[in-house]
Amino acid sequence: MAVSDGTERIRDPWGERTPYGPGERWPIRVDENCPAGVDAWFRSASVLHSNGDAMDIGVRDGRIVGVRGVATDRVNRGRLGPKDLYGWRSVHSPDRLTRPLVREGDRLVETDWDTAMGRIVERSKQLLARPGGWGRFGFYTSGQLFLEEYYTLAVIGKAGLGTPHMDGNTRLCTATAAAALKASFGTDGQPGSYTDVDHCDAIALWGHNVAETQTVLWARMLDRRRGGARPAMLAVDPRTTPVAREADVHLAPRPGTNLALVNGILRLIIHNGQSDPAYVRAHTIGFEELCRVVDSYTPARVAEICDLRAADLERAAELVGGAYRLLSTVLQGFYQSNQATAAACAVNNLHLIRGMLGRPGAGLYQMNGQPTAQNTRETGADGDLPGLRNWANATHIRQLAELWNVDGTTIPHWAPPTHAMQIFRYAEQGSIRLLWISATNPAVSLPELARIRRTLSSADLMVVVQDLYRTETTELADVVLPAAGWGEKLGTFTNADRTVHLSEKAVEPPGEARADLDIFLDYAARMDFRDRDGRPLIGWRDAEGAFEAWKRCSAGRPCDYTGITYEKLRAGTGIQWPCTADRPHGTERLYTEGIFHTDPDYCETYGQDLSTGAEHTAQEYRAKEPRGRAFLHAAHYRPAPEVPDEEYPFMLTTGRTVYHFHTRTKTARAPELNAAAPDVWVELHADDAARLGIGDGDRVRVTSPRGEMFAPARIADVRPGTVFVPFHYGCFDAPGRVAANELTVTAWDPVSKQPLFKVAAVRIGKG
Ligand SMILES: Nc1nc2c(c(=O)[nH]1)N[C@H]1C(S)=C(S)[C@@H](COP(=O)(O)OP(=O)(O)OC[C@H]3O[C@@H](n4cnc5c(=O)[nH]c(N)nc54)[C@H](O)[C@@H]3O)O[C@H]1N2
Ligand SMILES: Nc1nc2c(c(=O)[nH]1)N[C@H]1C(S)=C(S)[C@@H](COP(=O)(O)OP(=O)(O)OC[C@H]3O[C@@H](n4cnc5c(=O)[nH]c(N)nc54)[C@H](O)[C@@H]3O)O[C@H]1N2
Ligand SMILES: [Mo]
Repeated sequence: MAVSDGTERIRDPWGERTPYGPGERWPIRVDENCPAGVDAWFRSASVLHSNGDAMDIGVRDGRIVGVRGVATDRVNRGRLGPKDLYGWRSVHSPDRLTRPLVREGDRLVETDWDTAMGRIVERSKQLLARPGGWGRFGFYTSGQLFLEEYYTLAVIGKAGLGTPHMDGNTRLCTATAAAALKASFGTDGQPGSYTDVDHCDAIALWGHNVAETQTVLWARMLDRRRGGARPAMLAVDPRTTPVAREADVHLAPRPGTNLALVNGILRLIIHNGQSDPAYVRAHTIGFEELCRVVDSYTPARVAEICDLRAADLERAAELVGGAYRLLSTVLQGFYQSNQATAAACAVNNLHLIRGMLGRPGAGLYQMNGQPTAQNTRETGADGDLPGLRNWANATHIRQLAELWNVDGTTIPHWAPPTHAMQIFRYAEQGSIRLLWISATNPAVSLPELARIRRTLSSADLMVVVQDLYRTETTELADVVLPAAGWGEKLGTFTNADRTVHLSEKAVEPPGEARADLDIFLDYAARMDFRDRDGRPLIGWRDAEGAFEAWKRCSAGRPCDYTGITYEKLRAGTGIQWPCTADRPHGTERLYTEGIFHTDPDYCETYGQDLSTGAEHTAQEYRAKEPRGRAFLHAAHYRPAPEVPDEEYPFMLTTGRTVYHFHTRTKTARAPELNAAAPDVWVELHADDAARLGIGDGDRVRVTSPRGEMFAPARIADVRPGTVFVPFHYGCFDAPGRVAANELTVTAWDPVSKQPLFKVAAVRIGKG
């Protein structure tokens, strides 16, 4: 279905319904936005969310002129969302970076690649010449590069430099997904498949505004809701999002109280006799402790903590407790909120005690957000070890040392890898002296921006930024490297249901911009990293070579790619890992036999205390004798580190709108998307607005202990006492504009180390 005029999918982000019933195949609907004629199509997938919608890029005269969905692909069956239909226009924006820049005093000046790389290499060698020099390097990467790029970066960091200070912005995004999957099931990896939407009889969305953030997945859910035997729906969100409007039951808890809420639901399910004792006995550990912990979360107590009606909690428990095929998705309303990992694990508990895993319709998503976040985690570019290996397992370290032919002591594994918030702390304190930032814009997306700007501006710190455009972050850099982006380079990436897609190079990058892979390979060559036998550490020269090297690294691990080739990925649909010689078409669902990845020799972690984050030892873990059973982790609710008080009486929560992606470097350069949401706003409840004398559209001031911002008010269906601000709006297109993260707090979940973007105390008033 071609988008007929320029704004159709802006007005209706989900498009026409194609209803279907349980167990039927989701009908095909091909979305296209291709205003000009096309010479050639190139296969790819969306990079503006984690859904992995397959699409073709239309090219004419060497330029991208449109996109269309891929009808044969398992993920989207032809559909595309607004950001994908319009976002490609940003590729040929006239203000792309085309040459490297270096800092001369207070200015960034254009230069050539030799000069820019020369500066980085000179600093690197100086740092390495000193004892412990590896500790001076920090890498902060993304959930938006390709698998091949992350793997190359991971090898440079872990086997070339030997630094533990490497993380992705995935720490802000899906660190909790990874932590919760590891904690409950032994390793990362989503148990379910998107086809669970086709089979389920209930859908629970835990802090996930899927309608705005994965529009095609939402279209699939809506199509089931408009077909026969529609699945029931639960939404848990303090705002009345489109998801909440559609849902049969909407719980709008006080932000930061998710754990109490899910504990309350678990208690009701157990009391109502809706757990599956046979499954619990055969496949889990920890049920008695779980019962003990949740027992005090009576409906009345939960209603008090979360500020809900007890009857609504009971309806929610009936909905998820009575389902035969329950599909859950969890996202930022849990991950960026108080007690993130414990709350996400509580949803895992719900699926485990009800035996809702490993069969069609009984699916669980600890969702991803960014398009390639799964790959950051798999390849170890976020500090995890490549192949979902366990840093505390000596055998896993030995495997990597053999694979890379390096001394095992080079590979950092003596302590947990350094998480992003700590990397910035080291940079602030001056122990990190070279911080290399790729494909992320921390000067808008990290909490407490005044502190981030101060850190990045420090004279002792060399900041390298690799991006497509000038951003709030490049302006603080010492070296800026112009990168080739989506459509301009070849590589693979993996969506939230483990589906791997290939993204072809459709056009040449502008000017001297280079693929991130080539930049990392160039650095490795200039640094002359060698293996134990004096051969170059990195033996590949292109994307396919990197992919083949990665396949060897993934062999035998949960994310086994050994059965995938670029050629297979060109055949019409993505492929779900694990994909091996025995399973050449990939694997639709994990844990179909109820056997989990918790064996001590195989698991990715020996576990952590959910309340404090304290690491358990191998010995402690072995003593639990998991034998393939999953862990039921129970924890008590505790209030968020920052809660409203007299001075700051409101709770600020932040998030997204359907039209923009993150800090808008791409979507603000796509005219249709930019016009749909050109500037920031503040959502507040009508009662709060009336009390403060604020009318719709009035300018308001929002103040936290860390900063203040001004924006027009939008009277909205957010719960009383809570205000919501989209975090998309920095100052690159409007000097003086202040981003939401000026206000947010530097605090993180003790287990996943994910920052708490959803809970800060503020005061508001007319501005
Ligand atoms: N349009 C669009 N789509 C995107 C992106 C984008 O920027 N724009 N980004 C992609 C990425 S990287 C990600 S991570 C995902 C994020 O996707 P989502 O998680 O769906 O998006 P958010 O808006 O961050 O948060 C979801 C909801 O959490 C609610 N919330 C806030 N505090 C709480 C709380 O304490 N408890 C509960 N239960 N809910 C709370 C908010 O009201 C919000 O509606 O989206 C992906 N897709
Ligand atoms: N308050 C608040 N803050 C948040 C959140 C929230 O909900 N509330 N959400 C958090 C989450 S979930 C996320 S994922 C982060 C996102 O935060 P960021 O990662 O900072 O956001 P982006 O705007 O996506 O930045 C990506 C950058 O990479 C560039 N880029 C894109 N493709 C390529 C490429 O191929 N190569 C190179 N070299 N560069 C490329 C883009 O131009 C852009 O500048 O924000 C987090 N911050
Ligand atoms: Mo994210």
